[in-house]
Amino acid sequence: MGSIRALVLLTASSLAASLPCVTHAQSLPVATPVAVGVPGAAASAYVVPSVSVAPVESLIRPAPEPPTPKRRIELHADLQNLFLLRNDADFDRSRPFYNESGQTVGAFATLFRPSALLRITDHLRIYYEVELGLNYWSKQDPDQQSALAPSVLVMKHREIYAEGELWRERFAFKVGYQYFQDPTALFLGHWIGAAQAHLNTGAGRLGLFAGEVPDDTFEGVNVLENNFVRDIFVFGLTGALRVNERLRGSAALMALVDTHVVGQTRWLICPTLHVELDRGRLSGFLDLALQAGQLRGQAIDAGDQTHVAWALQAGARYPLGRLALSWNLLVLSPDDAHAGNAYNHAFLYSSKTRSATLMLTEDELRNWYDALDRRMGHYEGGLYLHRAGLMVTDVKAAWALHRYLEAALVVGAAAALKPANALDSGFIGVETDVLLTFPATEHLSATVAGGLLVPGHAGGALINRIRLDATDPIVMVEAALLVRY
Ligand SMILES: [Ca+2]
Ligand SMILES: [Ca+2]
Ligand SMILES: [Ca+2]
Repeated sequence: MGSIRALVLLTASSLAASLPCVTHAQSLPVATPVAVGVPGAAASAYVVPSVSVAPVESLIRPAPEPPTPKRRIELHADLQNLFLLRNDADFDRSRPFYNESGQTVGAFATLFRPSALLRITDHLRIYYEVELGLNYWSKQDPDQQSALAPSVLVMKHREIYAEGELWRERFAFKVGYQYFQDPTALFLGHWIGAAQAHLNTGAGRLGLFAGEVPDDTFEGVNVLENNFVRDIFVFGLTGALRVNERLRGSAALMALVDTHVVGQTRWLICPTLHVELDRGRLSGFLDLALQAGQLRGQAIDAGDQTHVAWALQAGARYPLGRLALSWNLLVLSPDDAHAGNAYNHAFLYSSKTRSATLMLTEDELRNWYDALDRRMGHYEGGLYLHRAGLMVTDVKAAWALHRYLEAALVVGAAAALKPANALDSGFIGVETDVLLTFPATEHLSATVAGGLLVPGHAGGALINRIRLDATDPIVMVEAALLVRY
């Protein structure tokens, strides 16, 4: 019996000694040091899962290496199951001639988003995040064998980057596929390949970045068939400053050079500014972005358009005991009344806004890629352009009613700022949402939401597919079950 115990102990300790770098992994089935006996005492044994080893003082057991905090793996994952049902995709109940699927929109979907942070040293890390989803239960087939079938599960490798600090953390870098946004996120809020470098000073930091926005006119699969002629480049300078405890801000001077459409090169520079201010309980922010450049070959005579546009976003938060109040405003500049003249004044927009609305802007429970602030615009090369302009404002009141129940009410309204570009109407619609969240633990929560979007004539003109003057409301119910590791 004693020899079997010694053999198990030897196998376990040698396995543990060969894998010192993963002793902090939370979910890998490898040896984990377990303190035994008096807390803080030196007595400890390595335990291999499914093999229990008695704590025996033995000469054959080498002293375990102390875990090194410099080498560890952090694993996280979100698993979200979703349900969505809307009575229509637009504000018009007109039946098309070929009405094979009816008007409703709905899905059961599963989303799995694991991520791994590999801490190689205190100042060097690798990050990887993958998203399996949105996978629709009615479409994606986990038993599909053909890799090219339309029913294979959707997988997005969201982020793959290396980052680190050098020279006593004065210099920092981040290179690879990453979620990259400008200080306001109104112009750039994209998953792209990019390289960033920063110099950290006492009160803030100063940086450079360059990246490429992928487009669907890539040249080929082989590097011999790839070059920079039809690419979308973004690059610029960034800076962040913390004035004091209450006031901080960040700014950037960004440039876009987009040659992905032959004969329609577009370039612009975009200075952006983000300011945050705290005053007691009240906190607020202000975002400003300007764009100036040229859209070549886009005028009606194939001439060039001068692009001058702006965007503004502002918001405030006010917590009041169990109640949290917030307000947001988004404004995107409209074009003039002439689509093909020498000027374009419509802002090139990322579709990433802080508005709490679920249908007018991106759904906070899950991006379904169909928010009205995308579908009302014209999409080109990763950015949305609203010739009618866009103003969205919303208020949200969230109550923590109980340890296991939070309720929230969102009311938002949207308008077109240039009615001439929305069939002479300015009112897009009013959205009202009620959300109930049941946070069972920090790892498990369920949310149900109901929403009503009552449109105006501008909403019908910009969204409808058959009768542009129809203004039938959209009703929505949605549910999400989130398990977080
Ligand atoms: Ca319809
Ligand atoms: Ca124009
Ligand atoms: Ca939203």
